[in-house]
Amino acid sequence: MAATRVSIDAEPMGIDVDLARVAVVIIDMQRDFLEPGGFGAALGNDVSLLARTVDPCRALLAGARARGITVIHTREGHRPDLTDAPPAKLARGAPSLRIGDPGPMGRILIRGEPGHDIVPALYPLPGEPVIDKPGKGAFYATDLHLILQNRGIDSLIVCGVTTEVCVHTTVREGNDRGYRCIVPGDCCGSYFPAFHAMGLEMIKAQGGIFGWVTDSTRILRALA
Ligand code: TIU
Repeated sequence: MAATRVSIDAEPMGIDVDLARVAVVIIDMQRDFLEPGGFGAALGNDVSLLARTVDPCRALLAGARARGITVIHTREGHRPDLTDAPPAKLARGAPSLRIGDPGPMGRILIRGEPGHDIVPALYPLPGEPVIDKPGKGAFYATDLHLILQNRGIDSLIVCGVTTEVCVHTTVREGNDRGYRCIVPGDCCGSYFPAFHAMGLEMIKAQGGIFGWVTDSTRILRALA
């Protein structure tokens, strides 16, 4: 793609990006987090709180695809034999179903099961990389950094769930690797609205200590 610079209105200040060097990274928009009967629900959460993120993500995806921007999807989950699942993660808390247990959408948070898959509205297109990650951050124990470097990407638009867990961890990891991370708040969600709001505040505080915060409308305006 030829270099095309656009200006995105954001906090704490606007940011210019080269569309050839930006990637939209959609974090863990999986049935396991968004639908009843999955990992998020097993942890005791009201998964309906995440539903409002789907339409803004879908609009942003459409805009990014129309401009030929790199789109990458991630999925949190583990191998069926759980060899990549830390015992401390498996034993954590008192969920109604643990990772690997059979649930209504198959085994909880296991690769290849229906619950592990991305929600139909945001399904990856052929050719869009899908990163299977065992941790909360998308860089940990994955080839995401390599894929981004091979494409010359320097800026990430990070969407998905949940704001203060996998989105935040990925933004922190990306920021430390030198990527400029832009977070559209309406494309992210949490089971805890206060954590969502504070998670966004943390990113943009101190002059943008981890990145920039904006919304899908302002990004789509920049892409138009
Ligand atoms: N529980 C929770 O808020 N999140 C996760 O376990 N994973 C992600 O955020 N994807």
